[in-house]
Amino acid sequence: MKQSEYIELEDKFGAQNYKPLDVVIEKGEGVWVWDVEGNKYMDCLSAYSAVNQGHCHPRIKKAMQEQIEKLTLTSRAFRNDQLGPFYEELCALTNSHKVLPMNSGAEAVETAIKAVRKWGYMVKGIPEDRAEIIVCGDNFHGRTITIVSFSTDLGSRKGFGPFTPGFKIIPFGNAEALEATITPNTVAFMVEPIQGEAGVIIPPEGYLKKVREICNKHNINLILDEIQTGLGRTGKMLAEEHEGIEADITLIGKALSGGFYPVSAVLSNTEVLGVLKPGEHGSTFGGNPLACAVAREALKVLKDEKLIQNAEDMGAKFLAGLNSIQNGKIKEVRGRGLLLAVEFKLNAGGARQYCEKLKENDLLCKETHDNIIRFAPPLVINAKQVDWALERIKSVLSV
Ligand code: IF1
Repeated sequence: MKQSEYIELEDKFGAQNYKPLDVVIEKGEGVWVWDVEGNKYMDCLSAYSAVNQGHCHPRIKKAMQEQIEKLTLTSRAFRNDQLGPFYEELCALTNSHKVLPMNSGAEAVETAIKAVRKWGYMVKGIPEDRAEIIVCGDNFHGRTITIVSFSTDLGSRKGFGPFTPGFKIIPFGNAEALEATITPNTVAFMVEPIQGEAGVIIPPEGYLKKVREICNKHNINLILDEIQTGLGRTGKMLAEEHEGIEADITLIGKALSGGFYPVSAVLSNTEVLGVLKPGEHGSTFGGNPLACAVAREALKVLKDEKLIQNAEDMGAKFLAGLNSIQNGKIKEVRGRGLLLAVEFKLNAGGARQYCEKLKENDLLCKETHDNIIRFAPPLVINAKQVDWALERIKSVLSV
């Protein structure tokens, strides 16, 4: 079948809730993907940071194949032999005490919301149904009704009400606003260490440290959504390490499986997850043996292949390259590790045109918020490949 025929089929039978670049991918390996006509591209999106370990990593593939031969799903009605070791290894790598496994990122966010609300009633003594959670403007935490209830993005929420109450929104990067918004009923502050969807927005230095102190002072949970920033993407295992802090609750997903399978987790450093008792929360697939086996290997790959250090090194090189581009239409270049962005001025005519041109030059990336391009290649990228990418980006963006 031709590429255009695949596109026709998608458009005819599929809901149109996406506007993808018209490239139909059939194969991937490391930083490279191939379309159905045999064209090869460098993937500079990594499925929104889910394939940090590179496409179809052979070790994760093998772990998945081996587990499929044995056992895929038991449900949590029974125990399985992958779950305990997965918990132990994940806790060691992320310096956590407890894990609650789920599938998608949004489910991890929902789980954290349930846990901190319950904690508020059971431990903090907040009157029933009065718990408040503070979040930031321009956040992205997923797409369920509750999560879009506290989105400030019109496209994410318009038409989906009525919404879930109990959330207050403050500007990102402003610790004073956090302190001013806390009430006796506040149970948590949830924030992305770097706002991904908003366009790779890096908060002022010291922000997370201040936020940590404020949360301690007022006895509220700090929830860091590291679903996009975690697992090496920013040059640290968790982005919180850039400021030497620890969240009470950390949410991870995406790269936890290296892109093979939806696996997410809620990690906690305190006893907050202890408020969830049998029957109060769960998921058919959460913590299944296949997910655990895949995630265990995906974590080992990050460590064994020193991908986190590589993200820092290659990220610095990538950022320097982007910074050297001469184009009056560029407003700002920013990045941490291999989570990078180029923001264009509002009169530049949008970022999509550049993504289309980069695609013609064999590099895949995606615009966010009309005028920003995010670059987030797999963390297995090497120096030669960064040069390859920069050459194309420079030639396309220098006009
Ligand atoms: C889509 C964005 C990225 C996330 C953070 C939770 C979730 C996400 C920080 C939910 C998901 C997605 C979902 C994807 C696009 C992608 C995205 F552009 F929309 F914002 F990565 F930047 N917290 N991010 O980034 O995780 O339930 O999807 O597993 O198309 O919606 P999920």
